[in-house]
Amino acid sequence: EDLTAFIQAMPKTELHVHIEGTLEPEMKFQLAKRNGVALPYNTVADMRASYNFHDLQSFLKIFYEGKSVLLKEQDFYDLTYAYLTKAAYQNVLYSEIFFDPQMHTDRGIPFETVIMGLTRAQADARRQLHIDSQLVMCFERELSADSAMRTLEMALPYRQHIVGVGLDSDEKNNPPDKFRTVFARARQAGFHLTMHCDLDQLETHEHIRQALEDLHTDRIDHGGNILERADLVAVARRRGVAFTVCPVACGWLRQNGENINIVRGMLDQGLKVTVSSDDPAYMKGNYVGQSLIVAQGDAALSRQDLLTITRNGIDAAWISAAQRKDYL
Ligand code: ES4
Ligand code: ZN
Repeated sequence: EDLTAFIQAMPKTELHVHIEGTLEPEMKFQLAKRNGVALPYNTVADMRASYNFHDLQSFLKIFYEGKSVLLKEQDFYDLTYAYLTKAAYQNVLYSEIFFDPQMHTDRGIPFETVIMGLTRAQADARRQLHIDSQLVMCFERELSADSAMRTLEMALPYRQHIVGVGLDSDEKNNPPDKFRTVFARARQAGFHLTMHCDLDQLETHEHIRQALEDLHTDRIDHGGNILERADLVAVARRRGVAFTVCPVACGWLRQNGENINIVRGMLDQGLKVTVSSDDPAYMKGNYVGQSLIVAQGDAALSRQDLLTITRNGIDAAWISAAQRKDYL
């Protein structure tokens, strides 16, 4: 059954989108020109053609090249407003937006510049586009725990603008436990917790275990390899931990020559699965609507399944009970 129109009309949430991953080539050229930054490509087509990667590390290399054009508060505003415009047109009512402050503070851009650009766009989009959003601050896991702690402290004066903290970037040899004290401090400061457990990483099961049992995370980003461990599935299900799966980036698990669809597998196991876009500008412009269409096709999702995913998104969102009731 073709459920494309049903999916397009569905009210949506998005809980896993990196704002820096929404920087489209057209805007990259526009900001480069405005800021007098040289780019290694002459055309949008050349830039898009350079977006080929085969694993997390090769993806991150391309992804980090984009940040050079983001310098001023207005750049962060334009980036965020463009994303929220696209999301609003796809009937997204509510989005939780990841941002990586260290990507910017490490090259001398003040934390305040980043957060003021982002929050001003959120406020304008709330008024003009009727889309609500909150920020989730991610730590880059290949950097030190000390750097993450300093970043957390830098964020405290902006506490009211940030609903949670996450963990992203290069997972290899950077387990959740490395940030145990940082996440404990974040929890104490009232932040919600999430962390990436990307697909098929070294020690992936141990990372998922640490996230669930040692750091008591509220959500896991991706986390598809949990389907290989019945004991961890039981823990996540009991605790109601939500998973933000991105079907365009990480839709399938390969096991003994068999392809297992992650959204299907999580639904069948009774896990709280949600669907998001991750880094849409680097994934052929597949925003959350297209991500749901891909998931529907790959996992043969029924209308009931799609409504379950929608409800899971509302359930897993870090919003007040009153706002949740509004969406249901
Ligand atoms: C990311 Cl898919 C993914 N995984 C880890 N870190 C990231 N940063 C941006 N996208
Ligand atoms: Zn991600």
